[in-house]
Amino acid sequence: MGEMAAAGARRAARRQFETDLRCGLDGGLIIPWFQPVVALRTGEVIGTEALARWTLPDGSLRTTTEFIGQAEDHGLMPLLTDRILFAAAASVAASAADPAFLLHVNISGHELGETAFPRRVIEVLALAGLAPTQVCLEITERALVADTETTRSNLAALRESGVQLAIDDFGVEYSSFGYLRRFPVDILKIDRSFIIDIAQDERDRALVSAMVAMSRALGMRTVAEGVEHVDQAAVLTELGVDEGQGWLFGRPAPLLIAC
Ligand code: G
Ligand code: MN
Repeated sequence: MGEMAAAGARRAARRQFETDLRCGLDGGLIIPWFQPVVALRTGEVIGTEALARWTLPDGSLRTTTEFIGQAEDHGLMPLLTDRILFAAAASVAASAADPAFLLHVNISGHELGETAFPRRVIEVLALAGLAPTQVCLEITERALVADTETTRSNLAALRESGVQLAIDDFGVEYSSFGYLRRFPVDILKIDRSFIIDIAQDERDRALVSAMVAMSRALGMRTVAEGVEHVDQAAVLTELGVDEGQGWLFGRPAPLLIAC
């Protein structure tokens, strides 16, 4: 294919995807599902993570990983983030949730590099009627790579507004400590890979224990991801991990459980 034809095909693919995405969002086919976040010591539900889910006309669910990659390629993450953030925030605002109940929303690293990002987040939350202090934005380590002046000032502006920040899937990428040195965050979400064998594996226990010590020293809270069994939860509680999320406490579901 010639360069012009390729560019044309790309534009057409983007237009088609954008149409599908907008229709999905407007038609209620792309909505936030919610997974509870609990305090490990008490088992109390203290927050929820919004996970975008796309139901296709045949009833099957399109995985987030699949369509987020596509949305990023086509520069449509701002649209998706705005709409998911708005819908999720409006649900929490409409619930009888405690004022300390925290809504976690995943954002893309590219968005953090946009000058308008903090303003957009604050506007969307105002429209939804949810206080910024009830929101935590989750960013994967990989996504933070762009260490620009804009990224730094955006992170500062978001924190200033009361929005909390979390590093998602912590521990699997290569430069975790560098990020912690450069970017102040509130929460460390320990990747599921460290949790799977935690009840049997001494090394995993040592690593999680070290993450807890480091988080405490830096004034951060820890959340264990992918907790599926009671024995995992027991070990994590013993190691001092603050919060947990996973099938043991609740699978992602289209209904918000807020206490
Ligand atoms: O990248 P992030 O950690 O935000 O992704 C969370 C994903 O992990 C969701 O898509 C969710 O469905 C999945 N998930 C949540 N809890 C569990 C769990 O206990 N076990 C497994 N295998 N997957 C989980
Ligand atoms: Mn997440």
